Amino acid sequence: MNRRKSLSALTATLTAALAAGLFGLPQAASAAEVTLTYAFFAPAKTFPARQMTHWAEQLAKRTNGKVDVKTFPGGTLLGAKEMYDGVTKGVADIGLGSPSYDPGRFPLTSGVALPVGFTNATQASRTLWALTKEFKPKEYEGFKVIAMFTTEPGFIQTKTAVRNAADLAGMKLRAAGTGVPVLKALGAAPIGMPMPEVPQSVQTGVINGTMTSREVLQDFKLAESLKFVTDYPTVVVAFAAVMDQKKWDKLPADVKKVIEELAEEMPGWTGNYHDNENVGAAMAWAAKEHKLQVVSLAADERARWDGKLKSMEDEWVKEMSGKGLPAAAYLKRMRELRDQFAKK
Ligand code: DTR
Repeated sequence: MNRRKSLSALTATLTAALAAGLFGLPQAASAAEVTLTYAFFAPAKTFPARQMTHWAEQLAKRTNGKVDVKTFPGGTLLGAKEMYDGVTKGVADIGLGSPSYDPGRFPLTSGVALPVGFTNATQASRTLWALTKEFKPKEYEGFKVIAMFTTEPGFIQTKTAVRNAADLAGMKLRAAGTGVPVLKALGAAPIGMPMPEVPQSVQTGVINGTMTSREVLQDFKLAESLKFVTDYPTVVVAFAAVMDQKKWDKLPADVKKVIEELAEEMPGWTGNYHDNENVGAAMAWAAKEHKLQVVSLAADERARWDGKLKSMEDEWVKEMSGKGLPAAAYLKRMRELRDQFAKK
């Protein structure tokens, strides 16, 4: 072969490879073997939705484009209340909902929202995931749980400052379902409602504030009307992304393997983003743009609040044991995992 010929052959090969690469890319994306729809009830910029996007990207990447995940944030496919039933009915292949919104349906998971003193979302998320793997709660029967995580412990965020029990007495405050007993014990008048309904309810005066993680001040623009955060960490809110079990069973083995690998990473990934970027940035923004004030509780007041929440664990164990659930063992293990994951 003369030199000229071999060069042109090489050029032809390169050109062909380049063309295949260029035109192959979009083809590869649309030629994915598996397409999954993934629904979430709150807007795309919120931290659970960021988890969804990250998960979708990672799944596509780690399967070399074999799986294409179409995400539907903002309740465009399923809202908070119909999330889990919607997955069973096949409206979405994957649904990210909050078991904390429906403690009656997810009784064992409601245990992570007891005031056990989680200090951040990473610790609570890891604990929740480990507990779920160990106890395999019946409440997820029919589902494959593909990701779990929590918020940081919630804080009381209000229109008027809450410095003591008298300020809180009878105040209409919103929480996720699992937060309702906490607010009740502290003397407020709690209302359970999904997060996306909060901004309007604050606007119309249905509620005077909310108890939840603090990034909502920015991500739902709540700092425009909620100017005070009481510096008293309460309880976390749990999230679980699920697939219908029958749909899961039909997935190719290599795809299942990547999804299971991602399930191990999601508590840490999401917790880290929420704890170390999301909440801090929101607090700084709210202070700068809306003069948010953080209200401290006096030490004796804090001790009284702790005292009011003390009996919640025992009451929960009693109630859940009555339903035949291994609540005492769950709580005991939760404390152990909490301490284990407290070490960074
Ligand atoms: N804190 C939970 C849930 C929550 C916190 N941040 C977000 C963002 C998007 C959806 C839900 C949440 C709550 O109180 O509802």
